[in-house]
Amino acid sequence: WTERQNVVKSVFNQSWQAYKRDAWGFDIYHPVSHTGENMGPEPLGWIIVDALDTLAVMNLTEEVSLATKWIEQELDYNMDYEVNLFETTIRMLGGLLGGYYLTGQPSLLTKAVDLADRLVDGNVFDTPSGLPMATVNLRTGQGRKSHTDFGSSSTAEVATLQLEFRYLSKLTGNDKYKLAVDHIMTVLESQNRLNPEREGLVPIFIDVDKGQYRGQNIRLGSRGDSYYEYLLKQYLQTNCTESFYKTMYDESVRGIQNHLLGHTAISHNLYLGERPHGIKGELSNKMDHLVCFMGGLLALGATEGRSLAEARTDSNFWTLSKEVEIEIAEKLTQTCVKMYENTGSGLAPEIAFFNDDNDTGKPLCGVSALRQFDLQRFGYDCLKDDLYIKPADAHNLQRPETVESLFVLWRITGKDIYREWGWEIFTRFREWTEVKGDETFDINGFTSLQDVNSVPPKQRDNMESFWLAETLKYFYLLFEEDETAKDAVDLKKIVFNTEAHILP
Ligand code: DMJ
Repeated sequence: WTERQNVVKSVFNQSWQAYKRDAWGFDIYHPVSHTGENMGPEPLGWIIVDALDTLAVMNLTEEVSLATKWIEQELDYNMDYEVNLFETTIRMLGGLLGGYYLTGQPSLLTKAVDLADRLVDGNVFDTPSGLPMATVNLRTGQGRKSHTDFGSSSTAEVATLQLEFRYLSKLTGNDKYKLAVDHIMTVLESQNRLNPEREGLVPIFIDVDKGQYRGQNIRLGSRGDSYYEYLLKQYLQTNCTESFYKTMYDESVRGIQNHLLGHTAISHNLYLGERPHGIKGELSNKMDHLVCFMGGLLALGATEGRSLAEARTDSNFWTLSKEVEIEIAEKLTQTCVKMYENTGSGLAPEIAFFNDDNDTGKPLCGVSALRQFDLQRFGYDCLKDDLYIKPADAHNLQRPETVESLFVLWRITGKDIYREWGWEIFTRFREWTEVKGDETFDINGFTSLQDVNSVPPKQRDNMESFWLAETLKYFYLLFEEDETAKDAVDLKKIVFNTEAHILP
């Protein structure tokens, strides 16, 4: 495992060195064309800040110094530019705080405070409900509601600021950050009480004027995902003392069990679908790769970061429902691994659709009595597989969610299979996402893919910052053997924010 971990480190280092050579300081990196761009008039640190605590975890000390120096000398958030409050919080504020937590470098905290003040001191929270608008101008503090979605904010976006702002209040002694985000949770909790039939599941949009959910669409993929994640993690962050959040989390787990799970037709794999028309509407068989964080979260929620063996022996703590949560966590993660195994490249698509054993009405290929001719005549095709991928969803953005769950499940269950699966997936990333072929460059970057089913998959020209912040960090931690290093990221002592930044 140590050898494998070294390979992960070398892939990280390669990605980082290629970025340094081609696009140092830029927010967006195009590894195929060897260019960079900024999102606004000046750099936001999108890649450097997001990568900082991974550099620290991998003990790349010279690179940590270089990145920190860039943050101190080049990064100036005083710019007339509107940023997304959620993305800036999870990636930039989270990155600075994770970097500060691991290195103790005071300038990172100073920069975090400067950024957070720009986010909260203006009027982004000045809505009738106190729920924040979607974007904020870094110089003027002017907030703005989303120009789409009828001005609503995404549920995940308003409910995924809390770990970062609460930690900052703890560090600075200034309550203003915590108060702003705690208020959001109070509003959301009262919405749950008004709608008990949803059992803790929530629509993906919220009207920031009324403080009420908008529409009926319920999903744990985009716009919904980290709402559920931060319910549990806020509870873990303060050493399991605030039951308010755990109660909300537990209710949502019941909702997931009762309303969102399905089984596939052939292998009876468990998948987690969507309710686009509300809790009483039909279960859709769509599952975003983003949902794959859920296996890890359920396991973390069941043991609260302890190993399964330890948690099970605590009779005051362990219950049958926790056992069920572990079972669901393991099965969902296996389904996510299948999303990789079922493609030509061995890498998962952005979205998969699962053939549910209840609703396909189609015969299985090869076992059907109907001949191919009849199948076509009756508008049937037969079921070859448990999942299918629509062409528009076949890309791969180097996302972390499955490896995140593999890491958490490895830590909690101690089963080697999670590391084996992780190694297989990592090998595929290495094989297909490295930018090869131009002899002028001695170091190749890594990039996103257009279609995971074509072999070799066509490459896109973009490296997502979470490749460095999350995906490679979780691979690296999955293969960790050294006990002291493991202890530094003990799930009983730290929480990963939703961008994998490490906070106590
Ligand atoms: C990351 O920015 C975060 O994990 C976020 O919560 C969801 N999506 C991406 C990675 O896929």
